[in-house]
Amino acid sequence: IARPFSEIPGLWKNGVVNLYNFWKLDGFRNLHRIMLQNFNTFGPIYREKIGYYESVNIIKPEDAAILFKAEGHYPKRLKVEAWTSYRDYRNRKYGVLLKNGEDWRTNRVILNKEVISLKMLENFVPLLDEVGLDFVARVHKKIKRSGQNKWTTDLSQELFKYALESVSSVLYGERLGLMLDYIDPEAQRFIDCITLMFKTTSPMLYIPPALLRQVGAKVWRDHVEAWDGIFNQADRCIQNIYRQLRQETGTSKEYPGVLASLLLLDRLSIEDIKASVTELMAGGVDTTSITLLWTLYELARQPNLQEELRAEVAAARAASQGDMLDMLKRIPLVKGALKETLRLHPVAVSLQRYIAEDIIIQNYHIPAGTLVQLGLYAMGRDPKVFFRPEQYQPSRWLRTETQYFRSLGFGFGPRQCLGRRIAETEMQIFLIHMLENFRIEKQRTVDVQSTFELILLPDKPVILTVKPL
Ligand code: HEM
Ligand code: 2DC
Repeated sequence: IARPFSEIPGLWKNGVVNLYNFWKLDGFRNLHRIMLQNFNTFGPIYREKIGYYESVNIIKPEDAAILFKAEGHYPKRLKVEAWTSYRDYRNRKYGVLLKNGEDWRTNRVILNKEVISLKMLENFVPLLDEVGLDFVARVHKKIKRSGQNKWTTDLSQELFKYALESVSSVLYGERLGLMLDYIDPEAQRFIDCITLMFKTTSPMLYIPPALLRQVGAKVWRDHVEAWDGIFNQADRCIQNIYRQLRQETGTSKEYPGVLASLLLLDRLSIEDIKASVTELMAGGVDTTSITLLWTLYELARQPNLQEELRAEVAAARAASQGDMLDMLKRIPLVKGALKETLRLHPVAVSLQRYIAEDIIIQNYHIPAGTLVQLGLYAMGRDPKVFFRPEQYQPSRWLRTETQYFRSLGFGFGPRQCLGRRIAETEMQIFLIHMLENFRIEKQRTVDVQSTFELILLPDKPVILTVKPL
């Protein structure tokens, strides 16, 4: 017989005291390490309450399987109140990220066809390939200008631009021109606003935004300013396409992008489309760029592995005779590298669901309605789950036993990352072009750790050297 909910180990009796201790540990930036430590202290399941935020935490792939079986018809994540508060405050609609219930489902089903279905890849790939080629041309130019036949830099700003250019070209079917020397200052501002938005979200996970708003806290004001910047820039892009569509007469054969497809489909209201397209644009910058930065960092640390991947890419290029869509089917090790990056450096420290039914995990009874979190960062580093977890080893993903509820970087099921297909394709194409053109090297032996700013980011600049082959 299962043990009762109240016997799950952990600190869940006094949320205020726990919040104070969390704050003393600089928990706002160390959430991932604190979770890892809690699993070490309490074992594979623990209960926790920080401030007003209460959850049960799990780490095992088998338990993740139980969790996702109980997510129900309308899977629901932890509500990020900072994000919903902003929309309520400014009277803006929730997009697919923030909707729940039937409204979420209807929107999501329609968006799935246009954004995450495999069928769309043939439309996305040529657009993304063009951006990839432009990125490589830009790096060649930077190398030439340096006069040293190499370029040593913190690539993160370049990668933000690559990611925004990529996601925009898919959403709008148009280029923003971020791979050029002089870029639209509004686009740069959009990038800065996203970073600020994430950074100001994390403290508000534990302190209610309504309260911070009342006392006029800086973190709330910065958060509003950040989302305002994001919505203004997205509105401009959306208006632009909307105007073009209304002027256009004949139907062109070319793929017009996600936004125009949704408008032409006419199954969602314009307000719903705008809300979700804005979220897609905002969700498509820091996530893929940071994952690519971590991947380059890992490849710089292992020159032999880098050569192995380069060989795979060369063989795929030859076999596919340059057909990118076909080429993407011939690079399992590159795909393994991206999974490996998300294992060690996941964008999301955890996946969460409010379970729709009672479940039993680790022989404890957990009632329906409980917020259950899978510690993704902790699972990726658990030696009971991954053999020699500290080693970056893309080939481990070529074995099928590695896969069972272990590759969850994009979440799981119908509520998984909507941008997954775009993200994966964009990152694979990036790595293909980089490996075909450059060797990535690392300067000194600085060890980079993660820091939590809602998403996990490198805690210091990652300085890499790029050399032409
Ligand atoms: C949701 C990860 C890139 C848009 C999520 C979730 C995760 C995630 C873990 C929650 C899934 C769940 O609860 O099961 C990532 C990672 C990325 C990435 C690791 C890149 C490496 C992107 C991109 C976009 C995007 C490029 C936009 C083009 C979204 C949206 C949701 C979401 C809209 C909410 C979906 C819903 O609630 O129905 N992502 N993401 N993400 N992501 Fe991503
Ligand atoms: C952060 O404890 C830690 O993909 C919290 O593209 C629980 C939590 C809830 C929701 C997660 C969030 C964490 C990390 C960032 C995620 C988010 C859901 C979607 C979002 C994973 C794990 C992200 C980055 C989206 C963001 C789109 C947005 C900017 C429009």
